[in-house]
Amino acid sequence: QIALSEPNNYSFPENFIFGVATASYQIEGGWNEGGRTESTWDYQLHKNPDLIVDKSNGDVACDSYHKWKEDVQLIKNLGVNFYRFSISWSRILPQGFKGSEINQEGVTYYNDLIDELVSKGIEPYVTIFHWDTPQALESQGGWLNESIIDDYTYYARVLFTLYGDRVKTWITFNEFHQICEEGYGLAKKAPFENLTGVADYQCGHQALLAHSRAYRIYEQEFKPIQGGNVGVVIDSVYGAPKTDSELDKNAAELQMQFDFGWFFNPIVYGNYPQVMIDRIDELSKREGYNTSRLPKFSDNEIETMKGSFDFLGLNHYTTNLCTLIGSNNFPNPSHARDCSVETSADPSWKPSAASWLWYVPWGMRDVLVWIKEHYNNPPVLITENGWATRGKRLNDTDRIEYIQNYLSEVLKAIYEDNCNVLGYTAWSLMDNFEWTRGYTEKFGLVHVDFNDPNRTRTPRQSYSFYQEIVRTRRLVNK
Ligand code: PNW
Repeated sequence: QIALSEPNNYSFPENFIFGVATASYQIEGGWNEGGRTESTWDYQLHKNPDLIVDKSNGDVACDSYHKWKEDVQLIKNLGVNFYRFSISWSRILPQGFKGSEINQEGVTYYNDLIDELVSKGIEPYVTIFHWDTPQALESQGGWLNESIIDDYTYYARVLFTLYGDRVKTWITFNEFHQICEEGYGLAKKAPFENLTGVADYQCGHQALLAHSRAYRIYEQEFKPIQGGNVGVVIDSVYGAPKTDSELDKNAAELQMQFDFGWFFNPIVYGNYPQVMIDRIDELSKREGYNTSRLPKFSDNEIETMKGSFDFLGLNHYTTNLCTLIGSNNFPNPSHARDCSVETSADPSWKPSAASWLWYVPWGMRDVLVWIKEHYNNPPVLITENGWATRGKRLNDTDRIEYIQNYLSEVLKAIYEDNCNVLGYTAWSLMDNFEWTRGYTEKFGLVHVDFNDPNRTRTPRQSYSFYQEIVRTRRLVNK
């Protein structure tokens, strides 16, 4: 018996679309097959298995490199409109860099997948980069080296050329925040660097420039012929004030600007949020740097960046409460100190199997409204949303309740707040390699048996539940 938090009789708008998502390193395996070379994730985990709680890696993962037809059948049976997956850069360009040779076996793998999707009436939504930088580029500094901008735009152009006749929805990057803050600031994602307050901002700068140039290449050279759209995915933990006080409201706003505005402000308005520029300038001076730790965009770059999106892809899972605390509570320098907000979870919130993920359905509506108000109601596609469980648990009523009530908040945002929401994507189609949590945390509508060489897939109850929502286009109170 799954109850709606409040009665909600809206049905999804006629053009609202539904999908499911995955990412290459998390599902494919086949790490050294078909001419693929190591990505930063392969390299790091082969070198040091201790980085992952269960010492696992993505060498085999869900074996989608071989089982992609079965995956497409599961997506077909689910009845969704689109499948959001990512392409492994080092499968297409084993040497990574600009001008390097295209690997035909890699090209064929995605051609087959895309053709199978299209033949079954499922639209391919392609994420160009979901964290698996070719190690050949990472070894030269990865996102800290500005030459990666040219490497990335070459790679993006190769994909537009190869697949753009069938792929009409492109996503340049998945979650700058995770790539840069976790990857180069806090050593929680590959390449596991910890230079927060410096390297995170440099990474963000190259990645934003790479995004905007790829957007313009598509707009100028491909869109007139292929007619597709290019968006970008940004993740947001919604920052809510801890209490009603003005101070806490300021803290929540600051948190949103430092985590979400850091990336979306440049893409909409051309530059970093003014509050970030000012605070980082000021702190850098106090810390004795002779220039700001936050890099600056040139006038040309600002023009290229401004408005470089056709839709915002929003990954939203959870909410944090925000309150201001003194900058001396944080390491010097650090992104956290630049923001100086303490975040926490309300003790009453239901925790998931993931330490960072609490059940807070109203945060979905609030984050959509916050985005509407700050960026002039842009088109938003929810590109990820999901719940973490442990073990096989086919009877995943907590995941069902999560999806039901988060979607209920999406409907309120659409009908009561006039937010421009295009569609919803469940993370994930199936259990997969959950980064440093290995195979211990499950996000799948479909269970995958990682002890079985065949990687047998078994749909959970949430799979049938989501199937029913997609079919009826409304929430059902079971
Ligand atoms: C996403 N947060 O990242 C990634 O895009 C997926 O690859 C990943 O499997 C999924 O989340 C589940 O972890 C995020 O703290 C991780 O809110 C954490 C947050 C946001 C996004």
